[in-house]
Amino acid sequence: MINLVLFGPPGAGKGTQSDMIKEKYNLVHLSTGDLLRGEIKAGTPLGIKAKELMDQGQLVPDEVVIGMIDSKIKANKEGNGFIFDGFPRTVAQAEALDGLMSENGIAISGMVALDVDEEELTKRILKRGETSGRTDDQNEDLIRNRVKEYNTKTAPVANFYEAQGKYKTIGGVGSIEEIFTNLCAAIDSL
Ligand code: B4P
Repeated sequence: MINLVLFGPPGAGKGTQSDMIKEKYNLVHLSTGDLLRGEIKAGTPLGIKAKELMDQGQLVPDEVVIGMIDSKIKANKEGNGFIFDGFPRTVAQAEALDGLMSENGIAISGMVALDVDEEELTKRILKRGETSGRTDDQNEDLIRNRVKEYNTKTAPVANFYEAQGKYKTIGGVGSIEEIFTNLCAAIDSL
């Protein structure tokens, strides 16, 4: 079983690489961004509240995303493992994830981070915004706010896994295939 946390700032390529990783290792892909966009599309009360925050480039409250992940772990714990994409995004979420995993008799194998500089991130997200229809992808100030949220609230999550000896980082700039090869090598050595 492999339980991978794929880490990196907004636009680092987490979603792109997760799609390829889940196929190769036959993992359940859990993206909190996708789950939240599903709630928005369905017009649920949770989705309406989350949209307000996401449209300002802010994180949604920890208890909301932790609650969404909890039931997915329970439902899929007998499989080959999970790829967590965009979660955990705060140290409180990382602590909660460790708790949820151990309640189900499983554990995080490791975190692999994609390293990409801010100018490249902004460029990629603005480009995606031309076609994605995502309101949070279309404004440069808002994208910079997302990166700021990442630097203050999310970056410390790397230290959480490093302290457990479960952290690796790889370059996230280059071709998608090249990054995928390096990512697989990092996963295989977890
Ligand atoms: P996410 O959906 O996680 O949004 P993201 O960080 O922009 O996605 P990602 O990083 O996966 O994009 P990708 O690199 O694949 O979150 C959206 C919002 O939801 C957050 O701002 C927050 O408000 C909320 N949220 C989600 N999870 C939360 C949590 N746990 N706690 C609190 N709030 C939460 O793609 C970027 C672009 O780059 C794509 O267009 C792709 O084609 C391109 N690309 C990928 N690899 C490339 C490469 N090698 N070269 C060039 N371009 C590349």
